[in-house]
Amino acid sequence: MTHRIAVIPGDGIGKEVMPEGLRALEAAASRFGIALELAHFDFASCDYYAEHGKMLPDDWFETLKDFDAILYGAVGWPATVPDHVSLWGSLLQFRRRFDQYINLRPCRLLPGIKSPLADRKPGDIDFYVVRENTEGEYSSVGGKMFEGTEREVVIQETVMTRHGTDRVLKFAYELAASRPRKKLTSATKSNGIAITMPWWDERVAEMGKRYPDVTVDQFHIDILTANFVMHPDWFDVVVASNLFGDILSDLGPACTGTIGVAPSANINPEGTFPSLFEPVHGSAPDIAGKGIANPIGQIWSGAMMLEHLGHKEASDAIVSAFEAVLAEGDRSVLTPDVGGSGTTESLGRAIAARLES
Ligand code: GGG
Repeated sequence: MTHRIAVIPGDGIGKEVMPEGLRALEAAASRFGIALELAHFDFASCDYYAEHGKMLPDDWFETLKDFDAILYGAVGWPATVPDHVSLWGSLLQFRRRFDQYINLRPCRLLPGIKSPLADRKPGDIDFYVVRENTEGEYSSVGGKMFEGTEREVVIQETVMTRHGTDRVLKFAYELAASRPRKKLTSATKSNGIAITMPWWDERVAEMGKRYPDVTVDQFHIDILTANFVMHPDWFDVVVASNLFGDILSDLGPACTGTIGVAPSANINPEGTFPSLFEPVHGSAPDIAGKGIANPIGQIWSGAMMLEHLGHKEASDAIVSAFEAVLAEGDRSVLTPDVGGSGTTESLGRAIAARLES
């Protein structure tokens, strides 16, 4: 069986880490006899916008809907396209139209990487953020009145539905139930945001009746962020709304030393539409073009894609390969964010070589 993969590098360092993501993917595919057919697309990028005045072609949905998965890089080039235009014109369209309602973001302290938190070692930080991915604070419902005048009014609503909330909570409970610690943490702000968030808490309690083995903690987001930094070892599976999940899944990897290694999966669990795999990091205009971005977030996202496609062994081999290269700690190979003087390509090549050996 051949898996058809749509490859979309996007913007900035997305274009630099994608070749290394593909190098590792192809090395794993060849080692495990997996047939991949890659189709490359230049849309969902600000370069495409510069040429066409939009982020996506009109037929993007038809073009992508029958792929088995999408491997994406990063979006955003604020010097030419405002960030909300590029994000809403691309990634957020994919998540919503392909009903990728789970955003799964592992957060793990990897060997050889120094956490900025004192005395943390691999194993101490190992949790998942499960982010609601199609509604909530990202619903884009609202508008402006009297724009540009003294009477200007701006309104934006958070939309939470029982259908949308229960399905992400179910996924999070099931993930927690499958892990040894069986622990779920829910992030809200129920004292201040007094309608949607207490309601989310009620849905957590209701869903919990189906999972008596799972221990549940509920935290306000403010103290939760403090505890991510002070006690990252407390967490196993953390479930949150779209915005809170986005923030937590940058903070978590930052506690593991670099956001450059963090992967994510935007999943349509029913398989009706392709799921999308992308590093958590964005296009990083500050380092784009320098060839020094860490490719592990992209490579690990490719590993998550292989697991999603049913190739757990190949996925594990990719993770073992980058863990081995990091543990070896050759500074000439590693990128600067993890203490090296190497490049995106030197780190990518070292990981692919491990997979080939
Ligand atoms: N590779 C992920 C990416 O480009 N992220 C840019 C970003 O700002 N994403 C916001 C989001 O994930 O909602």
